[in-house]
Amino acid sequence: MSHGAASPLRPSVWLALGLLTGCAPDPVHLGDLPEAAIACGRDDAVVAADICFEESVREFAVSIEPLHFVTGDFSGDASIDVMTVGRREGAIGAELWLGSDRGPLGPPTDPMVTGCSAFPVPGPLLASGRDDILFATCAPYVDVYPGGTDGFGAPVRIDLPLSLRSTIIDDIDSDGDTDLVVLGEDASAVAALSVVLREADGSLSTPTMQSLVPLSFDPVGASPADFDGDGLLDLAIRRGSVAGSLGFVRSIAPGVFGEPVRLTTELRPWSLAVADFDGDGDDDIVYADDQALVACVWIFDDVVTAQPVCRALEELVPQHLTAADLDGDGMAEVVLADATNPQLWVWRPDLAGEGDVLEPLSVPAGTELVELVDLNGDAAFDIIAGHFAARTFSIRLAAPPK
Ligand SMILES: [Ca+2]
Ligand SMILES: [Ca+2]
Ligand SMILES: [Ca+2]
Ligand SMILES: [Ca+2]
Repeated sequence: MSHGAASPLRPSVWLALGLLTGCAPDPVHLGDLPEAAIACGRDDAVVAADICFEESVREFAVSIEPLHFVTGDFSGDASIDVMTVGRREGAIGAELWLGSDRGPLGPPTDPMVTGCSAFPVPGPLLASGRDDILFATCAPYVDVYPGGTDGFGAPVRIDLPLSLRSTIIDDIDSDGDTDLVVLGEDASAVAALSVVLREADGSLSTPTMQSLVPLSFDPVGASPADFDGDGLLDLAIRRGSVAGSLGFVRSIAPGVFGEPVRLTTELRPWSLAVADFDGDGDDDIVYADDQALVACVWIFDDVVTAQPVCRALEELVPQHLTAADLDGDGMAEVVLADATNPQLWVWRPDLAGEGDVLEPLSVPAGTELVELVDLNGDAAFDIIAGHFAARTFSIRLAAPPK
């Protein structure tokens, strides 16, 4: 993904915004640092677990009561936009911060999207070349608002054969087209999966329905990953508020899942991410318990390893975590967020006996949600952190891997 390629288009975007709002967006949020890439060893770099970040953090005030944020290229200019989602006057509302080559840019606009849940899912479901935003409703359908250069279009409704718990937009059958997977429940409140595949002619297939029994816990969350390296996306499933409620289902054919498997753990998988931690090309699972204050990595091989690698987090209360290969060595690192502490923590799990690293990185306030995404197109994962109690979010750019 090259964001730099969009630079020649940006003046026209500014012009379009100026026509709509009567003035160009205020660029004050971009900071006054030099345009040169952040580099380790520079005076204005900070380091956590050998990853170098820009010293300055840009913080953005949110006018709604924020509960969530998502990132994606909703406007189609190849820069990553940020959407905060939360409560506005008793309903679910959002604010959209258009992206630039230095991250999100204020002032935000109201993208006029809403749903029953404050946790929409971004992704290119409607095959327009832009990211769309999918909101769950309180009925057995989802509303997908198409991304566009002039804001979101009218929602496209997709009927589903189940009540929704969690939705995924990803290429589940590895044919190059983005599909929809829904974890929900049937009329008997039994957990079930439904898959809607995008066909070669651009149409969406009739939703499938398959029960998730037999399973000894009741999952509400699903995360896509390829645990067995066959190119078909499998799912990590969990119920974060209940101890031991962690498992996975493998894809056994395009759009078809096998029987769910429970992973043996005493912990509650309050937060979870998937990434490749041992560099074998297959995705693995990291999860953290916000009460036991323990984080674990579960390595997938041809068969799942018998036990995860865990570490105590001491004073860190893991409200949320995410993972990506920050230093480009093929093995993912973890970033953990604490809602009560203005610090993130970068964790390099010790899988090879070389020593475990967990080092802090300051942020403006306690963090409820953290995401790693390349905001300025330099192939380095930058950090975006939601400080929902403080009604802000912040970004910190990272240096490209050496
Ligand atoms: Ca597909
Ligand atoms: Ca797979
Ligand atoms: Ca792996
Ligand atoms: Ca790495």
